[in-house]
Amino acid sequence: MSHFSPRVFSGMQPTGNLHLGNYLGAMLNWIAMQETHECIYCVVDMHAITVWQDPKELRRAIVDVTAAYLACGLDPKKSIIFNQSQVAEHAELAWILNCVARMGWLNRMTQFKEKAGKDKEAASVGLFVYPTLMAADILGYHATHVPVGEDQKQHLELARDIAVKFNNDYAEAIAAAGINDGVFFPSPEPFITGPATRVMSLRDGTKKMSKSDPSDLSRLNLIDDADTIAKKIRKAKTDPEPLPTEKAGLKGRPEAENLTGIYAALAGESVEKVLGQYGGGQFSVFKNALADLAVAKLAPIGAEIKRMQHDDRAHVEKVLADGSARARAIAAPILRKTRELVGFVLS
Ligand code: AQP
Repeated sequence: MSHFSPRVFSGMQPTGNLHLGNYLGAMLNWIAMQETHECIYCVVDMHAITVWQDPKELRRAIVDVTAAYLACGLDPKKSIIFNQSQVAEHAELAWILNCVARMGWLNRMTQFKEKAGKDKEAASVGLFVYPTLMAADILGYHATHVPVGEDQKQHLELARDIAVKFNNDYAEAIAAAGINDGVFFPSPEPFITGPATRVMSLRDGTKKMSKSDPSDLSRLNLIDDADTIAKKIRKAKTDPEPLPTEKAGLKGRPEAENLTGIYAALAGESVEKVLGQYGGGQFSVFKNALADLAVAKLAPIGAEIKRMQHDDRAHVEKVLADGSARARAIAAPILRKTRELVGFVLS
């Protein structure tokens, strides 16, 4: 029986506008979990600077992403909402965990390979150790559950490996500190669930929908207005065949699979049911229905984000300031103990 009470931690990068993938892959679970768990939701600005960010843009994006969190339904009365850089414990623990993690482990991370591209020598060192900072984000709160999209699975496994290795490396100190089961850092459980854990680009069904895709047509931003949402869905890439009537017929048709998955997730229905309704028909009919559904679900969120950006910036900043203080209050004693275990405290 673990001595850790359940605690949720997750974050998104302020590297641009949040999009449908962030919403379906992570945010819907975040919103649900705040009703049942203690939740800490972070705007991970320190992760953002692993690739170059213009300071003016970064400042704006931190506010915008926080406004999006609130517009989607995160409630600062229920959850702690803050930006990572305001809690120095993240950086301090990341350093300690950099000394626990092994080069070979990080060398296997596929996200680094994708983001660094061909010229690995030119990537920042921060981009390489991005997963150890992510481990520090989670372990620094003794978080037990981490709701993320499918793309973060490998990083979560690494965080679990780092937790286990720290507990082993410092087993003697942990036992001497009276932690009876020898577990100082719990192994966080990935929570990768829901109807759309991997939403793909609207322009290429084999690529993840992403903030940093140069084509804005590739994604539905939460801030897009109704006309833009409808236009992007009309222009979404499809193949010439009609939609299949059975799920098996989606195999090898990534764009059709993605669009039916998006419809199902937004409608709260199964893919089978969506194909039962639209299978056999032309894509254009299905796309019109999908556009109406996406507008109904996303346009109100976009309008609320814009309202907050223009009229409620002070509220957004206050949410971050309060959240940072509450986050620090949890992380500080865990870091104090970590310093003792590592041998930094002399008496
Ligand atoms: N396409 C996606 N489908 C499902 N989930 C997704 N997530 C991101 N894209 C998809 C989930 O959203 C959360 C926050 O992601 P992030 O902002 O930390 O960074 P990311 O995963 O790198 O997202 P992007 O959009 O691809 O940003 P850039 O382009 O800046 O790298 C995570 O839980 C993620 O799984």
